Amino acid sequence: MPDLRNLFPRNERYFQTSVWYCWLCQFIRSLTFFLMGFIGYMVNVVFGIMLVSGEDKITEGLLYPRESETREVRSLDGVWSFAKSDTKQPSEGLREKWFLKDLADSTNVIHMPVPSSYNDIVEDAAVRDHVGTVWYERKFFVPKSWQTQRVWLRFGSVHYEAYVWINGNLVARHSIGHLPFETEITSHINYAKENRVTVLCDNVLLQTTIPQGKIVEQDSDNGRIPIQQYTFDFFNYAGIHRSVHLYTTPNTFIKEIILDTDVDSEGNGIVGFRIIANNNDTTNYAKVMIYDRERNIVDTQAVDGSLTGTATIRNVKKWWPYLMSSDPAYLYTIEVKLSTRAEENVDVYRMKFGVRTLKWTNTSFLINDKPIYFRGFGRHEDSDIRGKGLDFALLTKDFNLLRWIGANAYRTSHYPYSEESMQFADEHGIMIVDECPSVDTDNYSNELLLNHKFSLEQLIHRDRNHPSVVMWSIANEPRTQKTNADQYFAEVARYTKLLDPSRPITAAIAVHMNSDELAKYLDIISFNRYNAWYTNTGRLDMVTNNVVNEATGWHEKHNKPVLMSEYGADTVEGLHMLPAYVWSEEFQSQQFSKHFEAFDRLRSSGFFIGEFVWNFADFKTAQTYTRVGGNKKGVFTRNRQPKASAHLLRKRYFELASELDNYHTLPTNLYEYTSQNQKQLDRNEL
Ligand code: BDP
Repeated sequence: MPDLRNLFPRNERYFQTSVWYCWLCQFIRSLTFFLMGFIGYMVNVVFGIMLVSGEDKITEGLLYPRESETREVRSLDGVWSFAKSDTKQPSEGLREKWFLKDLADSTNVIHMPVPSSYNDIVEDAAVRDHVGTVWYERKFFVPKSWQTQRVWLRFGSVHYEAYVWINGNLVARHSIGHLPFETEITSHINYAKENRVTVLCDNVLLQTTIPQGKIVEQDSDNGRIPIQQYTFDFFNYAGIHRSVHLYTTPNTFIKEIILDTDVDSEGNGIVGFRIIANNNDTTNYAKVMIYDRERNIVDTQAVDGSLTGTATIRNVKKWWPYLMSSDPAYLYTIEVKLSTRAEENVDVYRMKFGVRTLKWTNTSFLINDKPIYFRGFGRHEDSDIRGKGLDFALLTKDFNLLRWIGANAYRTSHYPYSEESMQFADEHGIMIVDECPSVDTDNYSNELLLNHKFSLEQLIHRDRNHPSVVMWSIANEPRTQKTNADQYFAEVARYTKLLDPSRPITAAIAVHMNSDELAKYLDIISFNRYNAWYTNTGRLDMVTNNVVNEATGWHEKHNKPVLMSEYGADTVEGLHMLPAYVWSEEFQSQQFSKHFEAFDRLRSSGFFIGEFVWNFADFKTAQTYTRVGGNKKGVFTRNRQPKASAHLLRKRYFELASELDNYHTLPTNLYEYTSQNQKQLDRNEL
């Protein structure tokens, strides 16, 4: 159980002292950091001692909440009470113990939807730009029948740090947004009367959080205030971003199911499984049934002792990505019935899974022994009003658009996306490059390393059973030219491969290949580059050769497959300019087209395995003069309407599906009729 004495939020110290004293402190701190940095540098450089990896944390449990004959699930989503702390006193509510009574008895509360970011819900810049803690609270009842069960409280994600109380008792504390956490609350629940859940959420990012940020103090018309600075290019939305569930398990229950699938030379699916029960009792036993999509039983296994076994699926229907097969995204269901010596079928849990193989060489990446060519996107979880809040209408729309445009992949830039979106990806056959929340990684330290590794551990623990996840991305645009980057990433890469040797690892690199110290540890090299945008702005004649040369350079240096993980141009929808001019729809389309030429040249050289446009849709960023209402590099607007480039990209992605994956059932409206002659030409090209 976390200790209340350690609970004071991390930015409180900025307001405990007078200003001059703070400056003095900061000077001393800076001097100390400088000296420590210098000593650290000497230690690393002169003695070659690696960053100490410290103690690795291990996540447990967290099966997605699903009903069964032994489990009940209740959603706590809805409208909660909400209060923003005074920015200058982020710990006030803790000191005054607001969690012990109704929030409204301690402070002014407003309504706040869950799940959602809180930032864009009210018309107050102080809420949108708030730095520090906020409070959430709601009431709930549990049925009397739950008295004989264990009761769990599970959050899909609270950004960035969360403290949770049930009826005034601290039950959970979790850091790193975008990742789930849960806790058992059986002994804290009132079965006969109302219950209260209180959440404290802190959005402060520091140099040791993932991602990193910095708090600086500045003078304002209201005195000195903390400002959250960060280098990454998306708004630091905060709040209870994903669903909150109550669920029950029996006393003895299935804690984890770990799958490892393969296909043998005769085309049978091999499903290795490991079941972990909470009581770790070797007298437990389990029955495992595998069902196909039509609910036919395809294998049954009985296991005891270690609860580890292998199921076989004769003539398995493999999980294929969208447009790579006429029957993509085939999913089976595994049903686990756990029994103890005392009771049969104490707990039942079912989940879907797919069977596919992954292999990679120096030049290619294969799924089910067929080379993958990624046609995809970098994305964000972002929309108006909801910010980063989970929204099923948006999620469904996004997957419909991905299919409409013929994409087969996306990267979860720049953090883990919702569990529900991972399930959608499995169901729709969209391959996922699954990224941890490390963006612009810099100022390497032991604490950062531990948190970075922990973010990957939590991510892999959460997503390891998804067939859609084909690769782990260990960072976006890390500063891999800096001192200590080499040792730091050697350790991050080693740890990730240790956690999951079945998938390749990558990182989206923007540093020039001559100064980068990370690519050598990766299986697949991804690079981000903005030709004709951040470099040689407007020069459409300086794209194609540069892309070809850079991709070729990476391959020649490291002898690994290469993909382009970001390219693009900001585009204001409805802005048209001929000849093409930056920010116009014409420019975005033509800049894409120049990249397509490069990609096609690269494809013929044999090591180039994919293209990811930046970005799927426009998204909000911090306020800056380089952004008009946010980042406008979307192929779709923030409201998910296509820009001109979407139609161009759609043609290319379907043409690639036809050329590379024998997918010939193209959408009938891919080419609008212009003339008989043109229609003939289009058809001939395919
Ligand atoms: C890349 C970043 C991405 C940004 C993009 C841009 O990886 O997060 O949004 O640049 O500037 O460097 O549009």
